[in-house]
Amino acid sequence: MEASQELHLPNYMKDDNTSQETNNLISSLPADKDFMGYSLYNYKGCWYYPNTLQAVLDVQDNFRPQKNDIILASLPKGGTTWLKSLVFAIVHREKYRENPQIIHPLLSQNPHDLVPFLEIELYASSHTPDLAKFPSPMIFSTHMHLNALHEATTKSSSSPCKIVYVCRGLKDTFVSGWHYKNMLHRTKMDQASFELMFDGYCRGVTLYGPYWEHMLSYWKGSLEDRENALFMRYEEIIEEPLIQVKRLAEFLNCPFTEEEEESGSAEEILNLCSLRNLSNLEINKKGTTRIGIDSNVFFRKGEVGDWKNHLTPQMAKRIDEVVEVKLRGSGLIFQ
Ligand code: PAP
Repeated sequence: MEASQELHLPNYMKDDNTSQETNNLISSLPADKDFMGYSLYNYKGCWYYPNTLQAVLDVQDNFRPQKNDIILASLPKGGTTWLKSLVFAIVHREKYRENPQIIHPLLSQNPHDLVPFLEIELYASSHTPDLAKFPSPMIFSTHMHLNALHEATTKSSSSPCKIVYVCRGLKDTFVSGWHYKNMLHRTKMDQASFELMFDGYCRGVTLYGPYWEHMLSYWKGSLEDRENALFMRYEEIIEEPLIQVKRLAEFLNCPFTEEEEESGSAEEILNLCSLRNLSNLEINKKGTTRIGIDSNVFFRKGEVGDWKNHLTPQMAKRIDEVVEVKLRGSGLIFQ
């Protein structure tokens, strides 16, 4: 598929917001193209579109998290929307329990508008965005590799902030990404595009790819600093939601109290943040998020193993082999 201006294109895929300095940098970087023909550049081991790279550089230069900030990091299509809603609901639960007359923000806003992306929203529109307008504790999200994020976080004068990472098996992540691309660009792409996208994915040439390096960076980070970095998996939250939500709350230093345990507070949060509940809300069915993406594209089936409906056995074997080789010896295993 040729790059076409007629497609609905989010800003992060464009190349119209880069400084001269970044253009000079880009001209020295390894380049490739995504399956649609848009240029990707490899900066320090990770592939970016030009506007995304510009924003990542701005995050690195200017973002200095404060002690109580929380950063939600994720593999694209790895469970970002779910994690954003769960963490928002956990962290702010007291406020809404004490004021039942206030409509919970998750019922009136898309999770992506409650927890903004650092490089896709905040630093994409300004080199130095005003972060103080968000309720405390500030919750941000990112798709950056941990090594790239550390360029900002380790320069902060405050003690380290909490980082929660979520990822998902790479076959389901790919299939979710394929559907997302079709919905994002408001088009129906053909089988040839599917195969081209798959090839790029297996070579690691995809925005924020290679995905195995992404997972490994957070896996190692979580082993090195268990107090401040938590590694989660989408499949585990599906399989044992209550255990994982409690784990999340404990990590964020706001464990459920005995009273909350008895009143079913964690179960309430899980219901509020369930795919069924969120995807049926008017706000998530219609309209667009602040970054101009249709709100409904973030919600689909949410099933583990959906790849079986889309990938041939050969395709599955190819990804499995890549993942097996790349993760070997790390202790990170995907069944
Ligand atoms: P993003 O990285 O672009 O923000 P992300 O939220 O990670 O996307 O991925 C979307 C996937 O999460 C979709 O999976 P699917 O394509 O396999 O269906 C979407 O359905 C799923 N998802 C979104 N919200 C929830 C939720 N509340 N609970 C469970 N799964 C969810």
